[in-house]
Amino acid sequence: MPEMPEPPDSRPDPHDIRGFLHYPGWLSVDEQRELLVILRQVVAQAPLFTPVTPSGRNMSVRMSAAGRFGWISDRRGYRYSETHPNGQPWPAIPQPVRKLWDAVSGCNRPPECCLINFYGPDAKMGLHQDRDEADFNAPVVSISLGDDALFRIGNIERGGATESLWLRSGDVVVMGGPARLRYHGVDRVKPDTCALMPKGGRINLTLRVVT
Ligand SMILES: O=C(O)CCC(=O)C(=O)O
Ligand SMILES: [Mn+2]
Repeated sequence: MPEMPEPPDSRPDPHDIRGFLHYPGWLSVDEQRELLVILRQVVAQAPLFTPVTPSGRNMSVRMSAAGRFGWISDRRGYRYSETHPNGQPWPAIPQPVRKLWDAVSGCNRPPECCLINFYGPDAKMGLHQDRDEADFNAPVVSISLGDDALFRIGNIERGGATESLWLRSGDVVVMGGPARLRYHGVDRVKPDTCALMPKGGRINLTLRVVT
C-alpha cells in the first residue's frame, strides 16, 4: 500500500485579545469526549479537593492536577507541590494534553503542571495573575470543557478597564509573551450550555512550566 499523507490538521486561527490568543473550538467534540474519559481516570487517582485560601475561605472551584507539580492552597499559603494533599504524587499529564501544548505553546519546555479546575454552577475565579512560576518566558495554556464561562481579561497592573469573552467547550487560550502576566479571571459559568458532561459544570485545564 502506498503511504497515505496525513490529513491536514484544520485547527482554528486565533483571535488576539490584549495579547491572549483565543482559539475557539480547538478541540472537536470527539476530542473533548476523549479528553473527558482520560480526565475521569486522572481524578480517580488524584481526587478533586476544595482549596482553602490563606485567610481560611473555601475557594468555589474544586481542583486537582497532573504532572510533576500541582498548585495547592491552604492556610499555609499558595504554592506548587509535588504531592496531592493526600500525600500521593500527581498522575502524568495525559498525552493529548501534551500534544496540544506542543501545537500551541511555541515553547520548547514541556508543561510541568496541568491544573484541573472544576467549576460547578456557582463557581468563579477572581481576577489574578499567574505568577508562582519561575520562568515567565513560558506561556500558560488553558483548555475549556463543558459549560460556557465568562472570562475577564485585565491589565498587567491591578485595576483599569477589562474585556470579557465567553469561553466554550473545546476552546484554548494561550497567555504568553507580553501578556503573560495579565490579570484574568472567571466571573461566572452559564449552567446547561453544554451537553458534554451529563451533570453539567465546567472543567478548565491550565498548563504551566513551573521551574
Ligand atoms: O478557568 C479558567 O479559565 C482560568 C483558570 C485560571 O486562570 C487559573 O487556574 O489560574
Ligand atoms: Mn490564572
